[in-house]
Amino acid sequence: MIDLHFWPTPNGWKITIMLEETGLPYRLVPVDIGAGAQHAPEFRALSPNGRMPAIHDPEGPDGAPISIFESGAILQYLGDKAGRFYPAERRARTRVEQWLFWQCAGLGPMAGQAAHFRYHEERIDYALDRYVNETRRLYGVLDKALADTEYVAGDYSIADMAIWPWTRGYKGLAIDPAEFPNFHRWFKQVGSRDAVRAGAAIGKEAFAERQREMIRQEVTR
Ligand SMILES: N[C@@H](CCC(=O)N[C@@H](CS)C(=O)NCC(=O)O)C(=O)O
Repeated sequence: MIDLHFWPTPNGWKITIMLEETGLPYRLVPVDIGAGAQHAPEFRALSPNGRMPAIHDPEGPDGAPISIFESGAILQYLGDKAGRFYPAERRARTRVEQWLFWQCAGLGPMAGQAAHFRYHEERIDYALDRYVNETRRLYGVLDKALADTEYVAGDYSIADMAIWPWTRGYKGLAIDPAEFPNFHRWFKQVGSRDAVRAGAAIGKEAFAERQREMIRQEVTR
């Protein structure tokens, strides 16, 4: 049984989706990041960066327990463990890794900052424009890639699972799906998978309520 230290956010859903896809047995250990649980020493022992998600697998690669932080590394580990969605063949594996790193180092941080400055109590136009424009550029990159392939790295993979939760809020960033039709086709296709529905539903209402609260605060400011 894998322990997933989780809170409902796009980075958390990457892992619930992968666990649902593979059927690996897991249980959720809540990390209430709103209440500061990410700073607790017990959690820091697993995740020294003080961010969730993290996993603890009592049966690591050599049979000994292993703890892992960083969502991309967790997806790679689970892909190898399950022997699914992360090909072993070097060329196909590299193709998956390119998009996985693109998400972890590009789309995630940029879309995260765009959302942060959208809800920041002081409106800072320069920061908001910078991150929204960069996020929009990244949607263009994704859309172009998806003109030639069904999934970002060819077959459905951990790269799609990493990207999809981060595009779930495209409407909030004023991304018009008509402008990115290949993205929109892929978004609906990935989102219709049973495992994606199941993994992405975990804690969705709590996440939506936090978003609504931020929007209320923005509206009343
Ligand atoms: N690069 C990390 C990012 C993880 C991350 O930023 N997690 C957020 C939630 S989405 C978090 O734990 N935030 C707590 C905080 O900001 O203190 C990963 O991909 O796992």
